[in-house]
Amino acid sequence: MSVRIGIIGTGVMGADHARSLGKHVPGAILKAVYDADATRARIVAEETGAETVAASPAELIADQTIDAVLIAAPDGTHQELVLSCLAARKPVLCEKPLAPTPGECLDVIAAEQKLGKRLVQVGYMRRFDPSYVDMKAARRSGQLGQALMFHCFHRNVSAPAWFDAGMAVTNSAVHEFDIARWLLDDELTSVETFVPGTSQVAAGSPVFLVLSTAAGLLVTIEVFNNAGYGYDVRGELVCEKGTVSLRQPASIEANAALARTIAYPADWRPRFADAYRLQLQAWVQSLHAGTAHGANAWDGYAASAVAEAGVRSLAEGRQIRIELAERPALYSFSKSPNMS
Ligand code: ISE
Repeated sequence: MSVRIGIIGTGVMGADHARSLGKHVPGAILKAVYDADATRARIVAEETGAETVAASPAELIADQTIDAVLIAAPDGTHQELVLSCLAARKPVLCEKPLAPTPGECLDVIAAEQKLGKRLVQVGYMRRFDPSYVDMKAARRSGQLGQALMFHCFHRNVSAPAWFDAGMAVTNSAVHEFDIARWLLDDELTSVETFVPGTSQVAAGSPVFLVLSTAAGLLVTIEVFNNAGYGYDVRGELVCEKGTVSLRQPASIEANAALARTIAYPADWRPRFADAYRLQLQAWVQSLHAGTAHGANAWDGYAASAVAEAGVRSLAEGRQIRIELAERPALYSFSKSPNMS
């Protein structure tokens, strides 16, 4: 029996997930889609063979023929939609962030705790990226000694028109917050932001962040949303006895005009294609098995709490301590590779 999925939001990521479900994910069928732009929803439904274009998110969530929901609608709608899925007791994979503020994430945690069961997965897909998975395995092998620092670079070609200055932190660096917590098995406890060359942060300006973890490790992140040259995500883990770096997936390199070149993708979809596919496959497998996988609501909350502190640091120009609520037992640390 296939799991019947409904997708809310058929913009860039929702449409990508819809295509991927049909092509790469055995055991699932795309049953319905919804988008505030009905024409866009219809085009995706026609392309992917989804049977229904729902008239509203509420209709899609309530539909008895839909077993699980994938949310790829705008960030500000996530919390309400996830709460509706929980009220209907339907498993949900929600694109990052779980919600823009940590307070909203705590409401999701409270609702899930009432059910006593994890139904929410947050789409922090880098946890499924083979290069990060190998980096974590290298750290856990112990052969490099203790981890000391994790350096990250996150560059986009250009910031979208709807970006504001804080989104370098809340929309982009939030990926590094999640992956650093996951990679290091540790919580982030403080953040300080720096903006080179000016004290005025504009949308797309480079932002440099220095964070520390509960165990005293350092995490540095450069985010540059207007880097121009290509989509470029790098990471290096520095340990006592050596380092591990991410490698860009590339199927070819070209030789011409006295140069050897590897092309950069224009955005994150090609760079993280494997991660998105593996995340969807793992989600569908977990739906069949009735277990939970990937980033949970606590992880979503923690990343949003770090992001909120990062935005405060940008505004106040100083280091901000990150105070988390108490972690409920439902979200206890586990040692399996893609869970926190
Ligand atoms: C975007 O929303 C993403 O999630 C991408 O992975 C990230 O690179 C980009 O900066 C974000 O705007």
